Formats: sequence, C-alpha cells, structure tokens
Amino acid sequence: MIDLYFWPTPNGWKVSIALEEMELPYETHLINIGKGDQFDPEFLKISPNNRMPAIVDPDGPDGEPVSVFESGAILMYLARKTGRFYGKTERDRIAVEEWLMWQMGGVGPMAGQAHHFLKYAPKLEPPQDLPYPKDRYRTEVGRLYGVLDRRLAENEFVAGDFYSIADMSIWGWASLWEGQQQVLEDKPHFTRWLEMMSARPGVQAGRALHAELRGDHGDKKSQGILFNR
Ligand SMILES: N[C@@H](CCC(=O)N[C@@H](CS)C(=O)NCC(=O)O)C(=O)O
Repeated sequence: MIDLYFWPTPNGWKVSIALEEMELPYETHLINIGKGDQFDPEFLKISPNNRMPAIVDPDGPDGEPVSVFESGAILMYLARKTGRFYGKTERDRIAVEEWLMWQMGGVGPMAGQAHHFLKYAPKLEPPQDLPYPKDRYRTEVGRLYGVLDRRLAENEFVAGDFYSIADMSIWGWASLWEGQQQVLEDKPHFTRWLEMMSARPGVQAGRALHAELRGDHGDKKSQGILFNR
C-alpha cells in the first residue's frame, strides 16, 4: 500500500490519476494546504519544499521504503516501478520526458500564476487586481496550449501514439482552462484530447479523490498561509 500525501488540486491529481491508472493500491493522507499541514515537521521530512503531492512506498528499491516528492519525480518513479505509461523504446521515453518537463517547467507554474493573479489576488484584502501579471500569465498559458494543440494535431497523445505519464501530468491544469481565461475554439486537437482524457475511468477516479474538499482559498486564514509565506 503506497501512502499518498494529497490535497485535491491539479498537482495532487497527477499522482492520484497515476495510481488509479496503474492500479496500485494506496492510502490517502490529507495535507490541508489551506490549514498549513504542509509545514508539519513530519511532512517536511518527506517533502522538504512544503508542497504536496508526495508518496511513501514501503516497497521501494531493494524492497526498502522510499519517499518521493515533486509530482514529476513521483510519476517517473511509479512508471518505472510498474513498467507502464512510459512508452516502449528509448525514443518513446525521450518524448515522455520532454513533455513531462514541459509541463513541470511551463504549464504548471504558468497556469498556477494565472490562477493566482486572475482568481485569488483580486479577492485579497486589499485587492490586488493587477493588469500586467493577469495579461502576462493569461497570454503565456494561451501560448503553451497553442503548442500543445499543434503537437496533438499530429499525435493522438502528447508523447506519441501511446498514453503516458506526460498526459497525466498535463490534464489537471488543462482541465481548468476556463479559470485561466482561455478559449478552446481555435484549439480543436487540444479539445479532442481533453475530452478523451476526461472520459478515462482512471482520470475520473483520480479527479474524484476527495473532490468534496476542493476550495477557492477565499478565506483570509488560508490566504495568509498560502500567499504570505
Ligand atoms: N512542483 C511541485 C508543485 C506542487 C505544488 O505547488 N503544490 C501546491 C498545491 S497545487 C502546494 O502544496 N501548495 C502549498 C503551499 O503553497 O504552501 C510539484 O509538481 O509537485
């Protein structure tokens, strides 16, 4: 049983989706990021960057326990462990890693900032309704989704003709495109892929994990914990 340290956000969904798709049994430990659980010294031993998701696998390398933080590292570890969703050849693996890194360094941080400046910052006290960062991150997310659309025009999945951890890493942020003030009319291949991904039972199960706890960080206390430290 893998221990999953989780809160229902796009970064958390990457790992809950992967565990569901890989049919690995897991036990969920909630890390309520609005309440500050990510700063608990016991959690910091597993995830020193005070972010979820993280996992502990009691059956790690050589049969010994291992902890892993950073969603991209977790996806790669789980794909190696199971031998699934990483392609079959070295060329496949290069493509998976290209698009996984593209998500980790591009879509995740940029969409995260888009959410921050478009949704959360205007609700702060005093409001931070800032045109420059709103435009900057909205435009950059749109550029990234344009790159993805062109890639998906030629490939069924992001790394090629096979489903991989790269798709799993992108879907959560991409599924929230409306909150990032994006349009899909000019991105038919991205739209096709979003619909295909959303129909997968593994994606649906990972997305549903503790969905009832999803919040909007609208209260002052969680804003202070998340945005002022
Ligand atoms: N690069 C990290 C990002 C993880 C991340 O940003 N997690 C957020 C929630 S989506 C978090 O734990 N935030 C807590 C905080 O900001 O204190 C990953 O991909 O695992």
